[in-house]
This record gives sequence, C-alpha cells and structure tokens, in this order.
Amino acid sequence: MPTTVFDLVIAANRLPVDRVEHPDGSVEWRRSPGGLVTAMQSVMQGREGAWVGWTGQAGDSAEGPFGHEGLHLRPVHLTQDDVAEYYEGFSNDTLWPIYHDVIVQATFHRTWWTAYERVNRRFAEAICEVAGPGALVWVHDYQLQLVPAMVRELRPDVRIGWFDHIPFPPVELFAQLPWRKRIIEGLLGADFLGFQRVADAKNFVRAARQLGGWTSRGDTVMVPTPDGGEHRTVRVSAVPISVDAKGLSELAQRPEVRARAVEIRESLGNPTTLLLGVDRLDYTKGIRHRLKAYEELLDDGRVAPPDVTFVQVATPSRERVDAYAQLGAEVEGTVGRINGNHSVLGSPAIHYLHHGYPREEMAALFQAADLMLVTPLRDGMNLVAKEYVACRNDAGGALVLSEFTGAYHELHQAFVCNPHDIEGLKQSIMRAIEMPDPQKRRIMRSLRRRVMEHDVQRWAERVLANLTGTG
Ligand code: GDG
Repeated sequence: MPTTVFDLVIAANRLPVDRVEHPDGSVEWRRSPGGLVTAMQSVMQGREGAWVGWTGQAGDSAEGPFGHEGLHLRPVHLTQDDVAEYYEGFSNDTLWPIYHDVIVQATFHRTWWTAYERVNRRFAEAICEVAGPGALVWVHDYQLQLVPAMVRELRPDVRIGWFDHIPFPPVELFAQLPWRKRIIEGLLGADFLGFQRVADAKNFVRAARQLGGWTSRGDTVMVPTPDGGEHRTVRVSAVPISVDAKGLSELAQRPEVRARAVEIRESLGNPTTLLLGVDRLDYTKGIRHRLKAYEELLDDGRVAPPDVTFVQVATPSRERVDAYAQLGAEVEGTVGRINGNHSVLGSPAIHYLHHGYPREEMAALFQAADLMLVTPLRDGMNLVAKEYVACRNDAGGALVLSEFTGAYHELHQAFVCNPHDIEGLKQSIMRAIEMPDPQKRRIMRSLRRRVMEHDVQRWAERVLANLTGTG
C-alpha cells in the first residue's frame, strides 16, 4: 500500500503523544502537555500534517503509523541501545552540557556519536517517507542536528527548517566537540535555522565561519552546492519561542482553578509570601543556587515560616544520567537541612515536590504564588517564566528572573538576577517581597503585554514565514 504523504512534516525527538496502557492491555495515546503541540496545531490548521518522532518507549515493539486528533503520527523506533547512546548519551551527556556552558563536564564517546548518526538517519528516512513533493519539513532541537543535511541529500525538493530550543554555545565551547564540523554540515542542510536569542544565532554563524570556513553575510551563510554552481543560502535568525498565552490566561480564569489557588494558599497556612519554583530537575535550572539564597535569608532571619514559605516543584528528568542522579540527591539533602533547621511544627520552610502535576494544578500554583523564582544558570528560553506571567490575569505576583535565560531578553522588567551572585539573588528576592503592590502590578502588566502579544502561535507563524521565504 503506498504511504500517504503530507505537505507539512514536523520532526522532533518525541511524538506529541504519550502511551497509556490500561490494565486490560488496551493502549491509548494521550496528547502530551506542552506548548509545542498547541503551536503546531495552529500552523497545521488548513494543512495536512505529519509528525515524526519517538514514542518514548524503548524496545522491540515497532508501532506502525497512526492518526491522532487530525495528525498523522509516524513513530521512529529506538532500541534500548539507541536510547542509552543516542538519547541519554550523546544528546543529554555530550551535547546538553556543551550547549549549556559546561555547567557539568561533557562526556565524549565515539560509540555515542555513531548512534547519534544512526538514529538521525532513521529520522531523516522516516521524514522522506511521509513528505510530499515540495513539502515543508520542520525539524526540532539538538537531538536532530544531522537530519537537515540527510533529508536534503535524499529529497532536494523539500524546504527544511530547524529550530534550536536550547542555547547554541560560544565557538570556544562548541569547538570541544570532536564532531563539530559534521554537526555544522548537518545543520547547514537546512534552508532556515531558528534560534532563541540573537546571541545563539551569532554563535552559530561564528562557528560555521571559524570551524568550517563557510562564508556569511549578515544573517545568511553561503553553502557551496555539490555541482560547484551558485551558492545555496541558509538564513540564520533569532525567533524566540513562547507559550499559548491566551489559552493559559483562560485556564487560569476558570472558577475551579481560582478556587484551587485559594485552597493551595490555605493548605500552606495562608502565608504572607509564597515563593514558587517549577523546573525539570536539571542542573541548568539553578535550583541549588536558589535554595542557597533562600537558606541564607532564613539564616539571616530576613524570612521565616509560617509568614514565608517556598514550594519547589521539581519534575523528575533524565534520572539515568549520572549528573542528574547526583543533583537529585544533593537537592534532597539541602531541602532536608533547610527544613531541619528552619521549619516550625505544621509549617515547613520548604515544600519539595518531586513529581509532575496536571496543567490545571500548575495554573493554580502560579496564581497562588507571590513570587516566582526562575534562576537558571543557562536556559534556551524558560517557558515557566512566560507561563507564570500568562496565568497572572490579576496582574498580581512577581517574577525573579535570571539574566541567563532566553526569557530575560524579552522580560527584563522582571526582578532580574545573576544566580551565581548569591548576595544579589537574595537582594532581588527581598526587593520583590518588599516592593509595594501598585509598583509590582505595573511591572506585571508590562510583562503581560509582552507575553500576550508574542505568543506561541505568533512564534510558529514567524518560523514558517522564514521557512517559506516570506518572512
Ligand atoms: C527546553 C529548553 C526552552 C514542568 N513541570 C511540569 C510541567 N512542566 C512544563 C512547564 C514548561 C515545560 O514543562 C518546561 O519548559 P522550560 O522552558 O521551562 O524548560 P525545558 O524543559 O528545559 O525546555 C528551554 C524550551 O525547551 C522550549 O523551547 O524554553 O530553555 O531547555 O512548559 O510548565 N507541566 C505540567 N506539570 C508539571 O509538573 N503540566
């Protein structure tokens, strides 16, 4: 039977659905939470779209293509070895540290690189199978950097875009990668490369010039064609991602979400100030620095429960990678010490929640929190910062935001901090706690204007316009 083909193909490491297996053995696919799916839905409207990605399950069961909520899903099969070497290994233990300022040391294994190439090829082949003539192919993120060139080789008729969700490192760090030139070549197979910040786009162009000898003019890199004819041009620019601001704002206004926000505060003893952190448990997120600042404020007697309390949601992540397991143990130790030293009966100084929550609960937490602490050491964007702002229809609350996030470049009116500077971080937190409400509301209103206008739908349209050459 011939495969159906589509005029828009999205490729990401993960499919936008999660597999749920019921006790009776039946399998259901549920849409994964997250802005990317929403963004893609808005660009898929009026188009036939396919999504190529991994199901999240390693092993032998090769799932065939299936339809879900109007999307054609084409699973890419990964074995246990592929997951260990391509995903946990090369993507998360080699590239992730290099692309995040080497906060932890990167690990290099030639076998991981081989697996990365192998899996990227499998993605490229799957894309070409479902891409119609002249289709638009939109590839996502650092796990799939070789895919653009592989697709171009197989299918010169399609237009290829790639979006980098994480930072692109300065050339001095990128140069550590033994496979640096191959990665640049892989990316330059695209027609358009999108990054979160102008600095990321510049870092890429510099790497292409210095490490590969490609020439560039402004935001364009010139790539020689195999036949030695005219150069092909690759456009490289910053297109910062955002959130489904309207959807979140509506969610936060629902009576049951608002009631839950009140209930959360009550269950915490109605503190004067509720601090909140929401992160994947990742060393890039600055959770340790945040805890240190909070612990010192408690030590100094500047904050204390039950007046002030801190809820930290840390969603489990990449637990089989050593650096993540270590971070988890360290954070648990610190939380234990803080609570041992500073809690009072019935009022812990910190509530540490090591699990995920439904989005309604997240929206309620955002509404309940007086202070949102977003303190990454390096973060491509940080959607949590924008989600918090989108959920504050009441213009209440305050955002403490690290200058090392992509979000900072749009939300610099927030209470900005350098998380490495613990003294400065403490001051930002105290400033946000002590600032009179009317002033804080003015700040929140201006943050909201930015997030509501520059939402994820607008981001997706901008990427597509660049990809089709109309932007
Ligand atoms: C990468 C880049 C970039 C978290 N816990 C729960 C939950 N979440 C949701 C958040 C947010 C998302 O997960 C996390 O997004 P971030 O942007 O904060 O960070 P990464 O996962 O590192 O994402 C990052 C992003 O890609 C997009 O380009 O911004 O820089 O590293 O949406 O709300 N959602 C629910 N329950 C949880 O417990 N429902």
